[in-house]
Amino acid sequence: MTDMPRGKEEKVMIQSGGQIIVEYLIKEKVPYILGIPGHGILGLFDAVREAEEAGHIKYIQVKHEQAATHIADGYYRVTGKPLAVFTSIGPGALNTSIGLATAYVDSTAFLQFSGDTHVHMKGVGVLQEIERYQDSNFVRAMEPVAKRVWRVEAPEQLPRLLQRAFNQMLTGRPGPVVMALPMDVQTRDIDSNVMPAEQFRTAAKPAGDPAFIEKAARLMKEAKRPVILAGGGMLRSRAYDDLVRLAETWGAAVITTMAGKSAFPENHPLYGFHTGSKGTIPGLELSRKADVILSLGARFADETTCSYRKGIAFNFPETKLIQVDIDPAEIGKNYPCEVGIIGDVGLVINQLLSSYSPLAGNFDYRTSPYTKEIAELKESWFAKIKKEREKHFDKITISQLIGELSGTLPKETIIVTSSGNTQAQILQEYVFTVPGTHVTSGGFSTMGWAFPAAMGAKLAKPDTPVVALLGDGDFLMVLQELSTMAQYQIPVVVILANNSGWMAIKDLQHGMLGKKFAFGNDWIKDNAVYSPDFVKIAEGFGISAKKISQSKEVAPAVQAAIASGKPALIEVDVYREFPESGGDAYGWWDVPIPHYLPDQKNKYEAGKKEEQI
Ligand SMILES: Cc1ncc(C[n+]2csc(CCOP(=O)(O)OP(=O)(O)O)c2C)c(N)n1
Ligand SMILES: [Mg+2]
Repeated sequence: MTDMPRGKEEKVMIQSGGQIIVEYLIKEKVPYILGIPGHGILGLFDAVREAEEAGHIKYIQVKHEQAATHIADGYYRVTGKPLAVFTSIGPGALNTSIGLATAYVDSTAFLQFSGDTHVHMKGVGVLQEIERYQDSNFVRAMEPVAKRVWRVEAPEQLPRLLQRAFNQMLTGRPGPVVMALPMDVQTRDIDSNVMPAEQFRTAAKPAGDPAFIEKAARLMKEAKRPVILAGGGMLRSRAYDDLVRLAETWGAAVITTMAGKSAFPENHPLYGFHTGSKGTIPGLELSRKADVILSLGARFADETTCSYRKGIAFNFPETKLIQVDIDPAEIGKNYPCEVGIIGDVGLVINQLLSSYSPLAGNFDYRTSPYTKEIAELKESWFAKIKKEREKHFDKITISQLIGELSGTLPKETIIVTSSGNTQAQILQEYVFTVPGTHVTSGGFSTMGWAFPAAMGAKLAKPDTPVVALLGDGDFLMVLQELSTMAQYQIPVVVILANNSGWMAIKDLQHGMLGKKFAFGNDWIKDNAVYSPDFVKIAEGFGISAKKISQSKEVAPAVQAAIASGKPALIEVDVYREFPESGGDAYGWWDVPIPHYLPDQKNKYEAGKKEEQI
């Protein structure tokens, strides 16, 4: 970088495209940049070297680009702040597609830079370029999985495009953004004038239309069985205390979606657990019988709505819906709503609190019959879980493991899950008392997400215990990142529920089709159940590891792992026979059945007839 005086205040800044980018990231206070270099990104990478040597940004080497995106995603979910990810051209760039999609679906943000063909070489077929039907069209490949994608054709565009990228990524409904960087754009010098970060976007949030707030408040007043449905948007808004105030003022039950779990203190008398196909009996009962539902940042996806089958999770339009979302496209998308409010859920909650006044001046939710009903529903729910956990097998069940973790983990512990039985059962059984401590790949349900996302969460909150609770199938997708965890000593506790297979899918086959259709999901070798030796694998990477299989071993192992302050893996050899291999599904899920299974198909068709979509 060359610094020369230009007039009184301005300086001539000769910078390469890569230097412009890194300077911008530093101005935005981005602490980490993660990725794997290649010839396609050397220009940017050298600017990273320069900035890291000067102590301005930290570079983290991942071992697969997908992990970089998941780490950034986990970091954003915990802090609300973005990290930067970089990749080379071609395969390195495409390796991030799952991470982008996961972040996009759950509305989280990071900024990705991927190398691309030189501007003058586009279409010749340079190494790692695809140029058959179209010349290097990485941008198009990423369009469906990112909030916005750009190819930068000249370094002169960079300051403005970086400003737009941060603006798009962080304002309104957040989402990941991507910049394709031709190799020559990264290295060409220009007289740059990097724009001052933050002055080119607003931190202001949109509030709801006052007329619609009034309408909503009127409807709220009429409600006898009010329910607040907290979705992923509630976690993004972080307006946890306001949500509690609203629920208590209105006397509403609060239920969560898969993506919204932990948005509300789950030991609160008004918490009704979550609804949906893998929901809970209290959550389903409350959402089904509600007369008014206030939805805060929920998408009404099939999982939450029991595939829209009427009367299972929801009873719209008899139940009146007030839908609040920052994204107008979500309003009325899957269900008609009585009142649709576009706005930041935190601001809208406060507007509703100002407009709503309870019918009875001395209303106290603690003594209301509805709160008593919620308590009774929960009591029988916990009794059911307790009974389930009293069963005894040669190995611990996942439910028993969750029970032990509930009694052992400090309440502020962040638990990260992705897909599989551990995720489904945490949703049903764990009581998160500190808002924002449950982190899951809710909408895209990406296997291989929990472990790197947990590292992102730990980078975000180094003083808080972070646990990645995952299955063996999930872990096998990303276990090379044990190397990243060891190198940077990121002290996540990986709790691996090993059942030697993709049990969530085997259980689905068993439950939906019948026992003999449970095919292809066990790890088998020489006609016996097979498992890699995860303890040896972890130790091979330099991570301390322990294998357990009994309930009484959980607490000491977890306590020791947390106390060590070091990365750790606890392999839990869990019980794998249906139905105790997983949890029960109390809702409905549209899983089509082939014609040659007439009994199952007839049952399925009868349910499908009641769908409202
Ligand atoms: C990338 C990806 N591939 C496939 C799936 C489909 N899927 C959902 S759960 C699951 C099994 C998960 O196995 P594991 O992590 O071992 O957990 P378990 O269900 O055995 O507890 C699969 C294959 C998915 N969600 N994500
Ligand atoms: Mg498994």
